[in-house]
Amino acid sequence: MGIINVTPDSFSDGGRYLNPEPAIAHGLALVAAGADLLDIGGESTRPGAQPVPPALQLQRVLPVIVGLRAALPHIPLSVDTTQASVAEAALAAGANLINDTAAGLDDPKLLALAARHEASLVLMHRQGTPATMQLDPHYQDVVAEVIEFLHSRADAALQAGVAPERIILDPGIGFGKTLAHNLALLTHLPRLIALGYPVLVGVSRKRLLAQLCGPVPTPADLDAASAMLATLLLTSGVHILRVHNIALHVQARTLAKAWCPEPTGHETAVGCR
Ligand code: HH2
Repeated sequence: MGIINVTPDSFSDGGRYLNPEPAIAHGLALVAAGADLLDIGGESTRPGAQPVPPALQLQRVLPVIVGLRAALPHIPLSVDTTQASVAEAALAAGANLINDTAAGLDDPKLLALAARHEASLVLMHRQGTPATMQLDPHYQDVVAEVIEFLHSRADAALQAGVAPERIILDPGIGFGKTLAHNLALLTHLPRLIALGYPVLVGVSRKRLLAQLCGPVPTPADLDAASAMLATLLLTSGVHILRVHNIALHVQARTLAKAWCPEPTGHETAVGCR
């Protein structure tokens, strides 16, 4: 999943793709480099970020979704939003998937909307809100709590009418988590995968990489570390990686496939456990 941040303030590329023209060109380049799907967002979720009103999110993402849908009729497009009104307009403009970092808890209408439109739905775990989530993340047992939360949100989506094959779960790396929490979740991913839904993970350019590998001049200097970790995640059975640098991650996927060629049973699976 290639990332298109149509924002002025995303942590790694804020401002680069704020206008439709560079954002659409970036989407085309990501697909040319091998992206299977694109995630378009108009609201940064970096620690400390404030909510962006739905009208402004739409002003940012809609022209990009319309342009990419016209240019790439066969590539699934995802909208990164917690707001049903944004998701609804994005789906009408050609998006296929809702990436909800609040797992349906910010806007109670979102799950029913996904069901009505037969959209795929990413349900992500997050503790707190982006404004405060990194101040004091706290868990008794982070792995058990995140799995229990995602299990219950998947049940809520099913009850709202979302088909099971349209649900994707995400542990929300960096969303209200310390380095120790993130590492525990990443090393125990098979327990989340065992719930039976495809699992999406986003580690690309995130702070845990700099915490592990040492400081770098810019977030893009973490692309190699992102791809190396991606190889490990794919061999653990992760199905979708949300990434900035597609070319390096295509190499990571090739290595993971060669290392671990057995499919896991999901259509999107590329790794083994
Ligand atoms: N991470 C970010 C944003 N959206 N969605 C899912 N499902 N999983 C993630 O891990 C995830 C996400 C943060 O990355 P980025 O979009 O590059 O930054 P920003 O939120 O500052 O725009």
